[in-house]
Amino acid sequence: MQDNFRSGFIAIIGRPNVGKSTFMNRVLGQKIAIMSDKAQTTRNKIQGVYTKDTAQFIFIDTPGIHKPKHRLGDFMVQSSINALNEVDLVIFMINAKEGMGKGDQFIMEKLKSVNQPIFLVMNKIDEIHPDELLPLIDQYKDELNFEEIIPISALNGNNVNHLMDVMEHHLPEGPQFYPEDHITDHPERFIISELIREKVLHHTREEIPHSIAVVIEGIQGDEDSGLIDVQATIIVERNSQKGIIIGKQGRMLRQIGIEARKDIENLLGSKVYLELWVKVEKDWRNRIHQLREYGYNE
Ligand code: GDP
Ligand code: MG
Ligand code: K
Repeated sequence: MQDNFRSGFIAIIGRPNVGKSTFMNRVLGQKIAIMSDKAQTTRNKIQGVYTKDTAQFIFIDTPGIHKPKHRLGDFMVQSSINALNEVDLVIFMINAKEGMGKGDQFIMEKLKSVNQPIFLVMNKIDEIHPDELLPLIDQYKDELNFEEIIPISALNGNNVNHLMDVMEHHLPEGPQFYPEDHITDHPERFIISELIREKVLHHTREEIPHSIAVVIEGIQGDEDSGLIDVQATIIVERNSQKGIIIGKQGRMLRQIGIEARKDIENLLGSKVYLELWVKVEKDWRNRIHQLREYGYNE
């Protein structure tokens, strides 16, 4: 890692189908689609981490910013908007082909209470004539004070590198929060670990503190059988906790595995073979303390 390393949290918001997932896939170089819609059912908010030698971009999923159908929904929208004040950068993505609709207007109205820099990213420019771009930019510019306005095509990659460069300049100097291969090589990694952690906590209640961590050691897909092999380690701080999680004759761990596997299969949409281990690591809590402050956990 060099001096002047930059790192930060970037929220991507926008109406459904504007291309948020396609953009993430392109940035993270993923073959497997990021299941952001399903991820909303977990507490996880990190969609992916992209690390290069000069910067780390941590992309956050902020579901729920759309016109609510019920009054109760207002509260959800507001808490999502509040969350935007805690990131370093907000990307508001729109569909250049469709132009401004009620959905975009609703989001922009809400964004007025956000103090962080907001980038307007106009996606799908491959679908419009270049002459259409300027009038569209003018239209959006009138609605909100955008830090940057950047047209891209997430599909063919046009101008995506430029967007990444500009984002990097706006990130604060900071540490590399996540190891290079963390999440980058498999965005579902984090969600999978959360699903397993959830099952452990559910079965053990108070005996096991929330500070336990689940590390995904590996994920391998077999294209012929369609089976995905997942290896994970549950990390605890004391031997007694290890005993509780494993249970009599391994029964507890087996049950945790069965339930976690079902959720992971739902997430990935394929059959999963899950291998679980339990390991004691005494100062684990201190090491994750910093990550937790930045939303790694809850
Ligand atoms: P999300 O709901 O915002 O995550 O949108 P998706 O990433 O799922 O994309 C919705 C649809 O738009 C998919 O069919 C994508 O292939 C398509 N799409 C995304 N980006 C582009 C783009 O830059 N150009 C074109 N032509 N289509 C795109
Ligand atoms: Mg999506
Ligand atoms: K979490």
